[in-house]
Amino acid sequence: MEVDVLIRNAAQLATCAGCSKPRRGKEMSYDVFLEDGWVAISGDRIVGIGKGTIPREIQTGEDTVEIDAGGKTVLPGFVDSHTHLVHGGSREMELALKLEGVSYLEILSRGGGILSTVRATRAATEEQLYDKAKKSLDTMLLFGTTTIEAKSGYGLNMEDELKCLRVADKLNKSHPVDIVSTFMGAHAVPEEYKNRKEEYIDFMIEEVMPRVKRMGLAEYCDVFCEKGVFSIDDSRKILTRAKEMGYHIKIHADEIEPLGGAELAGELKAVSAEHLLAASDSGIQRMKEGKVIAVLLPGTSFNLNHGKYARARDMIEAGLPVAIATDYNPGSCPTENIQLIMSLACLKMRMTPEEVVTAVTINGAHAIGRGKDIGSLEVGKKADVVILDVPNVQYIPYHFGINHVDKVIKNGKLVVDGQRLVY
Ligand code: IZC
Ligand code: ZN
Repeated sequence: MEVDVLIRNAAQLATCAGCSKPRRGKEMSYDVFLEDGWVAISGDRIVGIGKGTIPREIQTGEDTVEIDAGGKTVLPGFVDSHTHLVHGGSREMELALKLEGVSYLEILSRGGGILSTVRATRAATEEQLYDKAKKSLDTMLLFGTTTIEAKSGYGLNMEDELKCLRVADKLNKSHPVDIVSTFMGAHAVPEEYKNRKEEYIDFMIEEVMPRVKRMGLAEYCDVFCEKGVFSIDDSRKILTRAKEMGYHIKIHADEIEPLGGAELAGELKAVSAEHLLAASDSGIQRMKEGKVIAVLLPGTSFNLNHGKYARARDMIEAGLPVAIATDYNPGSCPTENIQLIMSLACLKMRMTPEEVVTAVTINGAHAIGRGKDIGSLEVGKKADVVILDVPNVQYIPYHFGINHVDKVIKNGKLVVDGQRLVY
């Protein structure tokens, strides 16, 4: 068979293969590292993978793109399973407040934080939001991310939530990076509903969520379950109704205060619970029983600067599957750089480089319902591949803060070459 792309000679090839479910506990550090690895691609699919001599049936022709990955490491494209991609404006003015000791929730309660991004997002046109989000997606792709989840939640009314979801939908169709959309109308109570939270929740449940679902604009529904934002009971109500409407569910759980969001995720059998800095032992246990994936976001801890990180080791030792993601957003984590997050996961949460690779590939894919199609290098899976200019997997988090990507192949096409976009 004449293939379209042949990558050969990889110093190390991390397949992350061999597990149809999210990897949990010890399975997270199990990985298949092939030396002298090769990957063959036809169309948008992987058609062969191995080490050493390439079998005769894999043939190259004039049109085959041949890539010598000598001295480099080849991995599945990174899956960033938690982002707030589409938003207007930025919040650099909050940095000074933070340095003065004003907390994230205090800034929000003063009408800043998420609410300031809501004002900027409402004021932006669809085209402006598209251009800004596209720029971020390009950055993500340059850092090796080939699929992301993107949450709405800066419109907080019918018109502006739909506007943001349409931007994500258009980008999913026009940009190489694939986007899985999450509806997050319960991100904050907007100013016009101040002191009328129940009415806002009912409006979301009765009008916005059914319409978004009918329009096919989101697969998941998420809630910011946090002190002063949405309570456990609010979250249970919204997510229960979301499930009835056919959404898969996620929850921002125990990010700042230990409210019991992890326990709720277990009770509702959410696909994932995210953040979990303040998750309790019983929450971890309930998540395990409910087969919930822990999506941890160490960049947010780093940027909130309070020194608290999720207990990744306890979660892995308890047998939970862990994914890690950027949480890219304009407030608590303004970075698209998944490789920096990998370093923070190692250094601050004591995850091993092997666990971290699992967390940004196959477990990230499962956290957004794409585990069968992406997240590992296996025959039949989508040809989303990154080639990093590093000698082995351990080197990625070790040499931190820079971009190790040399090439990215997305849907079988070379889209980043020599750290430049070529799509
Ligand atoms: O804009 O602050 N935590 N939502 C929940 C965020 C952080 C994003 C933001
Ligand atoms: Zn978030």
